[in-house]
Amino acid sequence: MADVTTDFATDKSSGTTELDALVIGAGFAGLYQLLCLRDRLGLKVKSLEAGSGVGGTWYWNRYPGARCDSESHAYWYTFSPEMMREWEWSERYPGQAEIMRYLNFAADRFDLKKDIQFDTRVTAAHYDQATNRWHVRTEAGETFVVKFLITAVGCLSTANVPNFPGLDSFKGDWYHTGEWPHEGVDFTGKRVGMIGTGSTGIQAAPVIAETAAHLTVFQRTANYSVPARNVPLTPEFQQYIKDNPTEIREATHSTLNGQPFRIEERMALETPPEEREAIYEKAWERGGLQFRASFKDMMASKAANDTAAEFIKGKIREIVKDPKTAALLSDIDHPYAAKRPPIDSGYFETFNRPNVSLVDVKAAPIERISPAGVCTKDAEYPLDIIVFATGFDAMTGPMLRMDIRGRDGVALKDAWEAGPRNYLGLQVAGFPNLFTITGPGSPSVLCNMPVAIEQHAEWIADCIAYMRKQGLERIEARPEAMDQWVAEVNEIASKTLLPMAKHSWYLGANIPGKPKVFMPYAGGMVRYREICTEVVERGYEGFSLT
Ligand code: N01
Repeated sequence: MADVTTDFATDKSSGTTELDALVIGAGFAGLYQLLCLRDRLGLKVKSLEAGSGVGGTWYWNRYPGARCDSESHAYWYTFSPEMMREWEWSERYPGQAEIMRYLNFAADRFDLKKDIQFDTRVTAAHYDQATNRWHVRTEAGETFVVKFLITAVGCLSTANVPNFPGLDSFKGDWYHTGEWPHEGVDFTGKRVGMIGTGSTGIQAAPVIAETAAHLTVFQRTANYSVPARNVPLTPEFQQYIKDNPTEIREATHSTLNGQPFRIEERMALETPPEEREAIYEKAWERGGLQFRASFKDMMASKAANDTAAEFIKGKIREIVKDPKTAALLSDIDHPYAAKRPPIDSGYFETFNRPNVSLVDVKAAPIERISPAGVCTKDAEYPLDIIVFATGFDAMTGPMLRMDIRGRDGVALKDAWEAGPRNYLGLQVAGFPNLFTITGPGSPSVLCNMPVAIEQHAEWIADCIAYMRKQGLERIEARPEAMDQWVAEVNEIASKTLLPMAKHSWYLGANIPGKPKVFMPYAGGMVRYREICTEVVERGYEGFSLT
């Protein structure tokens, strides 16, 4: 095991800054955590951000068609009713550029940027037991010495580019959707290949197809999608938002997934088939993630889920004119919403265009990239541009790409060798005073993100305030509390259909060699919030405070 103290002691680079707390990241989570700690607690705190601006996920994911799948009136901060009245969303779902404007507005409104150091990637964070401080190092060699360290690094910020042999030899250009060039990519007249048909690929394909000479979509696993039906917001709805900030906050705080709609109480299997079809039809017409909320048993019973799955597969076959393409697109191998369910703006319709084709890379996998294009087992596809919509090393990736070491120099990557382990998704035993926002073990990606983020940032700030008031220096999850929580996360997931999607990034199954563990807490945001509150009421049960 490396001698961590020596590591930092031998660092002769550009100086050391001492702070009460350091936040890693300046996306939705990092900005709010910075605000809570600086303005509410009065801490000396900074945020370090790898990008040149605020935005996190939205800063990096600038691919064509990038848009939030949560509706705009639910996808923002709700801690300030005044700010909710000041901002006006333009569309039902906010696009990437509008979200960036919003986050810049929020950061400027609270004057946060002066305490954010941009273009600063954290490479290591080591805990020094003797002084109870975290020593945090950046790529440029700066060191920060802090009592509290909060990672707000996002769940989907480590791009996964599959290790295809020959990528270096490709004569054209290639891009990963999660690291998209700021200046954009001009597809006009180009032969474009897009690998991946998750939420990202499904958003990007229709937009790329509009200008590309030809778009070839390489599909390994067919996917469900429901129309988003994005529209400009009416002035009446914009006014409704301004008039009802508290109600909107309460609505998103009282639902399982932090969305502004409830899961219906009715059961798919107890509803007569004709009535059920009519309900699905209405949900399809309304569009969006609410489709998943049509019946209570949809995520608990495979037979119930099948009714939704068959409905969507039928829609795909109706929309896509070429029967072979329709068959490939609707040959879906997992329950609906067991993978994060995409919503789209004309995805299946895109395959009716003469300049779009679908290649089944499950039947004939991609073997390599040649100088000319993508080579599958069966054929070579000549291309000018390859778009990797191949997802992320989700949830653990952003944490593990930093060299985080806790008590006795134990590396987080070793502590998580068999999969992520923590207590409440907030703390790892052996890593005192380190908090993670919306990481594994919390509802995070199963929840509308800003709702989950606000709860975590407020819980962490309240915890630090409590410690200061009580004169406490150190908080650390107890190993037995962590074991129990990991067991609970697993048990709850096993009662749902979620683990049935074998290639899902929820399970880490999209990354070769990654342990297959269902990572997010599937018990719902309301229950999770109650648990976190009860833990505090019982004197931070499960944590050691010293
Ligand atoms: O990534 P994904 P994503 N050969 O992992 C395929 C959020 N999001 O970027 O399923 C061939 O879902 C892979 O195939 P398979 C949202 O939470 C939010 O699309 O593994 N194909 C799959 O089709 C989402 O879930 C929003 O067989 C390969 C695709 O690449 C998350 O981000 C918008 C391959 C990856 O799908 C990630 O979505 C967009 C290979 N070697 C995304 N490797 C909004 O709300 C991978 N694939 C705005």
